Amino acid sequence: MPALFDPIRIGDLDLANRIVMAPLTRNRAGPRQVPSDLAVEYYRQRASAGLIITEASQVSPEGQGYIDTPGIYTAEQVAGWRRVTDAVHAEGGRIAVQLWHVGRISHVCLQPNGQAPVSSTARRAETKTFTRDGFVPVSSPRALSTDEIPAVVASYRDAARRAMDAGFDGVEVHGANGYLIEQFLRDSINDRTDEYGGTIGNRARLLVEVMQAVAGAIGGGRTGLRVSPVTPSNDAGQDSDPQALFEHALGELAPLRLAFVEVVEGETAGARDFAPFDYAALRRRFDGAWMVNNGYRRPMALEAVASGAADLVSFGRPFIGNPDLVRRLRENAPLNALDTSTLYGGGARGYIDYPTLDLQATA
Ligand code: 8OZ
Repeated sequence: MPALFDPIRIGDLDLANRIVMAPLTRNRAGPRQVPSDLAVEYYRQRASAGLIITEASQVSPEGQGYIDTPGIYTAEQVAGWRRVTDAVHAEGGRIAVQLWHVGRISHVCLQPNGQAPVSSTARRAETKTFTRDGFVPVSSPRALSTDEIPAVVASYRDAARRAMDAGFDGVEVHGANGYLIEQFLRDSINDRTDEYGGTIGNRARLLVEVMQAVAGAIGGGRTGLRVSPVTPSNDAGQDSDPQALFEHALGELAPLRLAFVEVVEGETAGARDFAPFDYAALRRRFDGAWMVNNGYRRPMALEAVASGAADLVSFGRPFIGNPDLVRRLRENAPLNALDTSTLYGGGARGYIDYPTLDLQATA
């Protein structure tokens, strides 16, 4: 059977191992949402991952919902990301950018011209976001009209093209955690009466159109998708039939021959058994590489790949505190403790100063 440390080809990408750095929001982008010099070093340090998936990066100004998250919609942002991808490639690593639109999880102070955030619905989410003024309730959204949706789809396609200009090996569409795509998918949020609301087929339409546009622009073999079928994140509630919804959605995507699906099992960054869901049944709807996430530690990750339950495992928080996580997993070395006070925002501290085993040996 394959091992966690074995190489794997997923779509068009050859990866050195099956350990993936999961997307992690760090809120350290510079002016005009350009990745900073610190980001170049942060990702370079973690290049031994089989694949890095970057922090969520908004595909348009409207797609931003938190302070200082990077974008991938201007030439200046592309130039910033190019420095990141060059650094990772110089270390022999592979890196994909996560394409993000927050939908209603935003605040007017983060939106162009102070306008209302857009969503499938005009109903406000009962949650907070982080702005210059600290944590504030998210703003009331405006429901997108049917004829506005093609431009949203096009913003993902354009971002995918820019990702190739920036030197990324691929992209992952953020279809998880209660953001725009899930605001369409789940009937706990979507209250539309047009062809993007109501039936499962209608609610999955935005996701399918986005994936068609992205894969059409850069190739399915460089395209992945993150889903989180039952997470309650960002006031997403629970769909009335998540199993049917997500099985339908992945079935619709089959012709695109996507490189991978990353599935967050349970509550994102929380309980793995949060709500019942048959992930093995979902996997049967997908032919590409299956990446699992959420609270995996060494024994579970080894077992998931050795048993064939997954092709790859993505690690979030362990990669923040351990730039050399791959080596530590291989050698069964202890992991550094995570400083949760420096997760979001700030500078170098808690970002590029976690020691490797080599540094610790000489300290
Ligand atoms: C933590 C803080 C802000 C955003 C997600 C992009 O949950 C995020 C996120 C996580 O997917």
